[in-house]
Amino acid sequence: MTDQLNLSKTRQEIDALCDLYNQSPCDENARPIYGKMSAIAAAYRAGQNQGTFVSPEDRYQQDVFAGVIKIPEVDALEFTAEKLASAILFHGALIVRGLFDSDAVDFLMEGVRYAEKLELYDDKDSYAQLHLLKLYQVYKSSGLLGVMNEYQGGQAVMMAERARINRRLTDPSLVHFGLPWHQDMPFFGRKSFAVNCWSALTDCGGDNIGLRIVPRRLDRAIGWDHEGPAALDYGAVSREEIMKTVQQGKNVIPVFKAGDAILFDELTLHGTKRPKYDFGVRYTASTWFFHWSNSPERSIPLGF
Ligand SMILES: O=C(O)CCC(=O)C(=O)O
Ligand SMILES: [Fe+2]
Repeated sequence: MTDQLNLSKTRQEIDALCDLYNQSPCDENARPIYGKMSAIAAAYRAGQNQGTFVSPEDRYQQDVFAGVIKIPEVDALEFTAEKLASAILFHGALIVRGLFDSDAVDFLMEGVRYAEKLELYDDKDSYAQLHLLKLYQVYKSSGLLGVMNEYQGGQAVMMAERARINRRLTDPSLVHFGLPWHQDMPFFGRKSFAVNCWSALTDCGGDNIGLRIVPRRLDRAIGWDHEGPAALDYGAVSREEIMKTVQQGKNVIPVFKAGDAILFDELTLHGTKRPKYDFGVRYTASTWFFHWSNSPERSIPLGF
């Protein structure tokens, strides 16, 4: 048995190091924090504080939103794991209004502007990892991390590769805009009750670029009968079958204010909505959370 990690001390150290990182957000100050977050995830995998995974499906059987036809919504103050479970398991998603307050949105956008000035983003306008530590802090202070732990029924982890801030610009020259209809399960390789917290950092939906989503519980990955994880090219699944489900499911395009979030799992069908007019810019944050025992192979789980 390896030495036990002092989990509460490590969590305190992470928060102290985040204060330092906020004063000087450079790689040198970020690296030790990632090291500690990885160590927390590794400690659980090594058997420390283990508990078996009991799926949300087995723990939450009541639909507190029975009768709601589209996507259930709550205000941030009413956001609980029980509501999240009802909404995801029976309706495909939950909208949380005002999950992040304006200070939190400014805190994230400040980092975005800084990165833009230094041209740090990559060619796909995805700020992968660059803002992960800012996201962690906003997720913690908003109460999201506590809800994630409770929904998962044990310690949750963030998948480092899928914790990011995205910028999307409309571009009339693009035939394919944004991401087509998809479920994320094929990329993770199996059903894992992962939750994506997708949040708007600028107003979106309506006339601006949006997120379209089928408000329905799906219990399998449509058109995906392969073994193991899919490449992230969004092309491997049967478009025909997906379109059939989209049409049956009466998809919706919610309107979001900056700070609103939508949470859904890897079986929910969703994609980017091209706006009616080809103008606009949309900033969003999105992060996938897993129970520590369910994070995909070959991914980097970060504990907290
Ligand atoms: O932001 C979008 O338009 C799509 C995002 C998405 O597919 C995801 O976060 O899993
Ligand atoms: Fe997705």
